[in-house]
Amino acid sequence: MRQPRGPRTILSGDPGLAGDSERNFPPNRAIVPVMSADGFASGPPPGARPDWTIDQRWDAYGPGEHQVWNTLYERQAALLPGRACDPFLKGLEALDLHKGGIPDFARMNVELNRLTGWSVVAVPGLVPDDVFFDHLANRRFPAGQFIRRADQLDYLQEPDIFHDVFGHVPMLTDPVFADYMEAYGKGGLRALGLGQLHQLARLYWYTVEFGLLQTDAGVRIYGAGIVSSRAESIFALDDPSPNRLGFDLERVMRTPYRIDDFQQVYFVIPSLQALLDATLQDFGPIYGRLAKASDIPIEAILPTDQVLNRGTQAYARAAAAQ
Ligand code: HBI
Ligand code: FE
Repeated sequence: MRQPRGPRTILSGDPGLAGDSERNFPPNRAIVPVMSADGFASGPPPGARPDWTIDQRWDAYGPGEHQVWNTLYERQAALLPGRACDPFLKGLEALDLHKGGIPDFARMNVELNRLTGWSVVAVPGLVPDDVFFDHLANRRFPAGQFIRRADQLDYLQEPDIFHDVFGHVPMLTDPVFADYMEAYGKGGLRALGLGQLHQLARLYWYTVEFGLLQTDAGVRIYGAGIVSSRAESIFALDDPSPNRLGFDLERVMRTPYRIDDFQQVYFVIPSLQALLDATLQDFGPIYGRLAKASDIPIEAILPTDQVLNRGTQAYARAAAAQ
């Protein structure tokens, strides 16, 4: 497997396929320590409920674990004003995540639920697609219960509590984004039935994980994979290497993505409402067209693209040459 080069947080669902640009869950990889060797086939790990949730057991976190949260929190909180979008920064404040240490889901959920009806549930790690989508469709966000070790601040293969809670939950306090995530979960369940998950997963990747938002003040981050990574919070906005293109639903669903390094292309939505509106349409005809359309090379710029930044791709080229 190819190792990531820069310090960054990897959110890949599939460390085993790094080098390939898509993620899925190979059956032979134990993604969480408690998971059996045959992965998801055998159902939830011992101690988890049928829907894969577990108790957070907030009292069981040690001081070292709270310290890892605080270190990561302070780093990102200092970096993100002027980079993350307002709904994210507002959400971070509203949830009181700065009070120190790993958040207690029970406490955090009171405010989150009041704001948008969402709640966070603890899971041991990655969960199967159908389980994941079912939680989203019911306004429950499955968050990893564990936190990375102090020597893994910049690099992690599975989503831990910092990525999941710091990265994802603030946006769930925004009513429009909250509806988008629910719609995505429902669409995911339908896509599974239609065998179209591959393309829908790209939508998640380029929006929920690595999305950028156009605002009056400039381009801002809303993607959880970016806001939870110090290095990518800078790279995604400031580096001349990646393409930054206007969001187009079908275009995004034809674009592969990287799990092993910084993205080569970011898609910029004009507003959260536009993103929600795009997902509320019937995907049936879209899947029909996508079935006949080819994938777009990851670094390509099409004549139809709205180009905010024509990337040099220098970073990706240098990385590939190593
Ligand atoms: N499980 N815990 C967890 N977190 C995810 O982000 C996740 C998952 N299972 C499946 C999955 N993501 C993907 O199917 C979607 O991102 C498309
Ligand atoms: Fe994530």
